[in-house]
Amino acid sequence: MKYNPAKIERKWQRIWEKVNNYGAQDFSRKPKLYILVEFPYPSGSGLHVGHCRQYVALDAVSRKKRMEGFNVLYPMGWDAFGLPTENYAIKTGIHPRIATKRNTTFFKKQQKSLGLSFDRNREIDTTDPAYYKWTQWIFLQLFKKGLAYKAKIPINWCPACKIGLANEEVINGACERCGAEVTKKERFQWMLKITNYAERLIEDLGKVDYPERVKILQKEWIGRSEGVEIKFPVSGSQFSIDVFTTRIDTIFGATYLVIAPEHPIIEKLKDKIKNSEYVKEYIEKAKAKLERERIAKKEEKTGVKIEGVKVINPATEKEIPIFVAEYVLMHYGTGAVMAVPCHDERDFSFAREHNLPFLQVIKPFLKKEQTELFSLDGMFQNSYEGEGILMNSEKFDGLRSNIARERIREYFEKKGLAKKAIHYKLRDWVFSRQRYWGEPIPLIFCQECKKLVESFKLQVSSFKNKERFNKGELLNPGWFAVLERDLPVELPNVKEYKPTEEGESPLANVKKWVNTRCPKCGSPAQRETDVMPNWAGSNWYFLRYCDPKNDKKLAGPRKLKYWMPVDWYNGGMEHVTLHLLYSRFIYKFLWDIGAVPKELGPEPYKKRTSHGIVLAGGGVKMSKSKGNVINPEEIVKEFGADTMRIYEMFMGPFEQAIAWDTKGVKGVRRFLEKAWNLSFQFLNSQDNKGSINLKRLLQKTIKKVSEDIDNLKFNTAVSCLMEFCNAWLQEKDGLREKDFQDFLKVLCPFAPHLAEDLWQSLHQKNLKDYKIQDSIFSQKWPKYDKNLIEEERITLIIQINGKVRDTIEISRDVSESQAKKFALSQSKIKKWTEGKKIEKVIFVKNKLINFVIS
Ligand code: ANZ
Ligand code: ZN
Repeated sequence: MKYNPAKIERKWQRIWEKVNNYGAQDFSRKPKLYILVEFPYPSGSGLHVGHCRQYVALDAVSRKKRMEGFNVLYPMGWDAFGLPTENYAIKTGIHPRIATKRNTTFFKKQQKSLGLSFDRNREIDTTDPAYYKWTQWIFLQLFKKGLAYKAKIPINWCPACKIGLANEEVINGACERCGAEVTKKERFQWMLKITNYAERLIEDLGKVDYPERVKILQKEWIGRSEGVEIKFPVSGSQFSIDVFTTRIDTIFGATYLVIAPEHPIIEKLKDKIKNSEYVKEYIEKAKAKLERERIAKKEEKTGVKIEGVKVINPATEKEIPIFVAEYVLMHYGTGAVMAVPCHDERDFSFAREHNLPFLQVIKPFLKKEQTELFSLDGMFQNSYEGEGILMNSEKFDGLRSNIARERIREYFEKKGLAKKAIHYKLRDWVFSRQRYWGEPIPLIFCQECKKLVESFKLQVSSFKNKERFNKGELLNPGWFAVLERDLPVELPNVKEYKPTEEGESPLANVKKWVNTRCPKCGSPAQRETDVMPNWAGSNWYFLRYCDPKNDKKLAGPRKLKYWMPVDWYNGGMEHVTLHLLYSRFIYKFLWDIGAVPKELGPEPYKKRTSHGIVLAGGGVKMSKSKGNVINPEEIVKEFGADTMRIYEMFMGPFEQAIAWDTKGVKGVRRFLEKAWNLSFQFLNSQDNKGSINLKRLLQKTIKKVSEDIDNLKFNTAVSCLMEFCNAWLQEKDGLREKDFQDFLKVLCPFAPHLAEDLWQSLHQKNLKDYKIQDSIFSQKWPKYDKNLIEEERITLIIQINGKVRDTIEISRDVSESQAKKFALSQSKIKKWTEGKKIEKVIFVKNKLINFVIS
């Protein structure tokens, strides 16, 4: 029998599907294990070998865990709303729904060809109204709790295409599709208050098992910063400017102030500003720039001085100048910075550029650093950002900088000028897109009720209508939640997928859909036409897998309690700051409002891992334009799914990026042929005596594969299986049946088709009445025999009359007579025993031998 994967693989895929081999059982008595891989966006180009790497790896884990007795949930679905499909629709006129259907069918076929053990009964699709009903429901809850608000914010705008662009569509400042320079445009957008959860999102990282680098990335993204807000009074006015600083200890060295171009004080002071034309010009230019450009690390820092107005440094009580500079961002801290050129690198280069005074206020602890700060002629060469002893700071001189931070803060707190403050880099989440292929935002605008809300806000007590408004309605006068019984708000069909001339969603043209009735008063009202971003559906999909067909709730509490939290979540490193953070936020919110049972705790994922990306040969990125994309289907066709699977596991450490190598694929195929041929030799021969050495090696293999799968070390597990087959080839006596079975069991997570086929050949079951119990995957995961793997060689202690005289290396389990002969032949021992009579021998197997001599 020749190894023919094409024949056996399709056969088994069909049989497994028929008997539903991988359906997870709700409420089974077995311990549950929820294993999750990020569900894909079904793009037109099909599955990527990079997708396969993680699917296969976690598939091997799932298969092994089922054999260990776990009730494993390993689901799959489609994150199908998104831009490429919409752009494809703009180009071709083909409805995104049709393109999506086609793409998911294609993806599924490709996944199935790999023999993945997904539970297909739980498949979800984010574009299915039965699914996005709940995505909309979650949005409504956020709105009702006051966590969604509409605000005017600048978005990326392509003046040529006349559409708003997502950040990922802006390539080096240009529009991805047409190449025109992208500008900023202010628009009203729905925002989600993720910043309310900033603290908990950091705090609860202590409760989960994520790689350290993932935790660090999330913390940096949230960017918690503790410091002080302090007032700098504007000379000769009643105004003052608040600055946020993490280094209040350096305040005596603050020789000027810098404010963001958007800072509101500029408008308030406009009558006093002498060079307002010039300042205005600078501000307009800065505002048009992308934030990335504004904060780019460049030597030269642009900015202009505001003439005619000064502020007073509250520490020195001296007047200092004010600058406007683009590198200061309005949305961080207070949008104003006290600049300390000696102790902050950015302030240092800015002060150089604009000839501003330097005053050192921190003396470094080390001489070396002190000398680096100054040149011989007293000019400052560098800034010093570290800790040290205060100087030039009046009564605070001589204090250590960390203590000075407390003292100076307290001093200004007493004067009512300062307070502790915590700021986050994290910003509220822009949650609307002026697009078509997304979940409609389920809100309605009513002009009539807007007036009511406004008067209600003014005179709560005298309001006649006792009906209360929720927080969202008070926060966003005129906007009302669609009634929950009217969900889902289905996406209507349109003729034109392009946004309108004014950059509104294409939905704005569907007047019949837009015009509706107010859910409060019934008068004519309009629907929101923005849709949600593509993150919306993936925020909570892991909950839906627990109960995918529920039409009363996003998922029922009993099933959530049984399956959640996700025990192991694998996904790309590129998703750890966006998707991973967003979904943790939404989960926490759902937990807070009780949509997720309280017993479950505040974190959705117990453990997170990431796979390295798969590169093309030569270590470059795979891309269509370079023509170096490896198509998984072709590999499966040419070499077989099991080869493809094992190659992806064997190519390198799972967490590292690795280049595709077709030679390696061929090597894996040869390994499987070897395993197949050895197995048939076994099946065809009548008496398999079984070699003890091979049996020992098998025990080691079982141990190694078991541990490696749990620790994501798939490559070394595979190489161990390869070594085993090489040894098997050399051993005439081969394996006993039980050991052959164990071999197939440790191979089957990686090569499921081959192993199942051999298993059936061994048991000669009729395929017609194949049942789940007949499958190798219903067998128990093998246990290794510990006694057989302990080291083959041991150290034997030799004693003469109870005193240690020597030690020797011998094989394990040698008999007393052998040990005696060997020990007595050692020269060190001969010295003691020659010519003496041995009266007694005490032998402790594998430990010691003691000769009693007279
Ligand atoms: C004075 C000072 C002296 C500062 C010194 C640093 C060192 P992190 O840690 O990242 O939060 N800053 C405050 N608001 C800013 C804004 N909107 N745009 C740009 N920079 C801003 O950084 C906090 C520090 O960044 C603050 O502390 C402030 O500069 C600056 F020797 O104040 B510091
Ligand atoms: Zn109304």
